[in-house]
Amino acid sequence: MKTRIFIAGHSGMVGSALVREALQLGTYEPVLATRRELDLTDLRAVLHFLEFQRPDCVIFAAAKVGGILSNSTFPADFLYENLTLATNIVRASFLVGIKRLLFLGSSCIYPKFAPQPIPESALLSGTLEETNEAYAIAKIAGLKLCAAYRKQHGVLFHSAMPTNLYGPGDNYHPDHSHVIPGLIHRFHSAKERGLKEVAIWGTGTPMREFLYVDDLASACFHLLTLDNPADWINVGFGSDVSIYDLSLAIAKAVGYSGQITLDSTKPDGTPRKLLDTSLLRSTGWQPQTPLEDGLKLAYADYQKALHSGRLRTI
Ligand code: GFB
Repeated sequence: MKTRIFIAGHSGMVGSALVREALQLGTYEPVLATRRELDLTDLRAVLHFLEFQRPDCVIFAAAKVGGILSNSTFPADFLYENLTLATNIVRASFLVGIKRLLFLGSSCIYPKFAPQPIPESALLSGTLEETNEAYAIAKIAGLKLCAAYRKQHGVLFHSAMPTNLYGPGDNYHPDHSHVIPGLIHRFHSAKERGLKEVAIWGTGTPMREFLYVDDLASACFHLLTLDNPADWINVGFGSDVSIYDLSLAIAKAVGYSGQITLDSTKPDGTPRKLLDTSLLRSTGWQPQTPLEDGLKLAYADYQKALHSGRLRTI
């Protein structure tokens, strides 16, 4: 019999990768609800849905996400929405007797000046990066809520902390997106319009680690096979790149050959956040998609979405 898994947030970039992976594995039956069918910010509605569906387990991929500018402009939305989603889904899962839940957080939960690569033990050891403090606090609360239910009630609620993600179904909003979709969009538009230069935000010196979203999905289903996973486990690629070098790689993938300049009026954010992934690797998982290959796949998806009129820009 297949394992019935509720993928909360299945229409987002991460959620749709999880659905693809579940179907490909063949041993899972995804349980899904669109935003219109289920308002995850309504605890009663979530309870009712789970009572009716009775899935065997839950993956928590629902989140309000955005890039550095969006996070720093709308902190109330990021904190309130993500906190509400976490409390509702974790609480409702517990109340209906679900025994296993995987909560997805983010590498921004770690302190701004954490040791690099960042081990899981760095959590709450220092001050957070201010541009994404609101999102980070909601994700820390969610992770701790899962650990608390596990400790107090013996349910297997545990968490994965992915590094910066990219891939099919990303949000390409020019201001609110993350750096990879933002620059894919900007370089593509500049190529189409024959622009001689494109500005990237900040100094270009921050270092970031990027994981292709299908690799995250495979890590999540791997984590669900572990009998006694740590309360939270880092999921990363294993190496990072400067934003300037990333922009060169994106320009190459897109086929843009103009000049790249720096817009120093925009924030840099945290200087570096490379995850220590030795714990996850010790359980037998590793990523499959090098950045160069992932960027080509992401650009192909961008073009497909653009031409079919289903490009996400919200
Ligand atoms: O991807 P990004 O917005 O997220 O920015 P963070 C990464 C870096 O790329 C920053 C630079 O140093 C940006 O200044 N950058 C250069 C750009 N050009 C661009 C551009 O056109 N768009 C964007 N967005 N950045 C986020 C958090 O931080 O990381 C979230 O805000 C979340 O909470 C996510 O955790 C994973 O890595 O700085």
